[in-house]
Amino acid sequence: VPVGILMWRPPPKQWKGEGTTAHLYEILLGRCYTYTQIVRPELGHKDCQKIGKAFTKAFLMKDPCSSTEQDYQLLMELTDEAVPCDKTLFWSKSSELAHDYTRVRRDMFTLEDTLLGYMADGLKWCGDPGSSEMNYHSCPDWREDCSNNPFSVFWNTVSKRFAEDACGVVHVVLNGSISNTFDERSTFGRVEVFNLHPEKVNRLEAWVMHDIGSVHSDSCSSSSVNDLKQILKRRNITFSCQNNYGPIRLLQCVKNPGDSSC
Ligand code: N1C
Repeated sequence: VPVGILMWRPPPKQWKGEGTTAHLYEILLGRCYTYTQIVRPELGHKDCQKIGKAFTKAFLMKDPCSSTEQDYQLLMELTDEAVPCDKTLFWSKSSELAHDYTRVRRDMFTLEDTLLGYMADGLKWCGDPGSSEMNYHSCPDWREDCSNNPFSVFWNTVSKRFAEDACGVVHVVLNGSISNTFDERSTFGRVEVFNLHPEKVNRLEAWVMHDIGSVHSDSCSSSSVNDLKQILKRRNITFSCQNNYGPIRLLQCVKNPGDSSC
């Protein structure tokens, strides 16, 4: 038997984006155990082996430009987790600030403070239909290759669930130092806002934060924030807004102690 021919595989496709994070599986497993054993021991019953396998099964042996929500269904079921009412924190173009804040306010949750967001944060992954291996060389770029790639579909799917599960008063940190403070094309603007349930979300409060030392500034009265207000009004959700919410401003000042505004 010509073993060499049987073992031949076409080389993995060359995509424009960076490839799967090295040691992805081990990182996912390690983060799963850290989260369920140490960060939130009340989730100690979760089966990290099963979760790790469901994660990789969602994209291995599949075309990385035809990812679907369905691919992640089992993973979603295995990682369900309740966030208490009034404790959900969304963010858009303000990742660092929002996470700095929840690191101190341990009772509040961004998506990355829940199990699945914690596991996947900052990682890349994709497979190939002709191989059972991950593609460590390249993965589709959202712009240049395709939008239905494994990690974009993942973030859309988990962001949707995170918003559907939210209740009470919810918050969002927005970046007032860019022109589209509320961006209808962002995950927050496209997915989360439209998946809040008006029966259980009483109000969304936006915190529009300005970078210390930046000249450009958008505020609660800017037109993009007004677009958000109108969308929520149509959806029967009350909107409120604060510029430079004090407690987060203090965190910015910790990093810029010499600034006159501090
Ligand atoms: O598109 P964005 O912001 O508005 O997405 C942020 C919004 C948050 O409220 C989260 O709940 O959507 C959720 N979310 C993540 O938690 C997340 N972690 C990492 C969305 N995207 C997330 N990522 C990656 O950052 C992902 O690759 C996505 O494309 C970016 C979005 O960041 P953004 O534009 O600042």
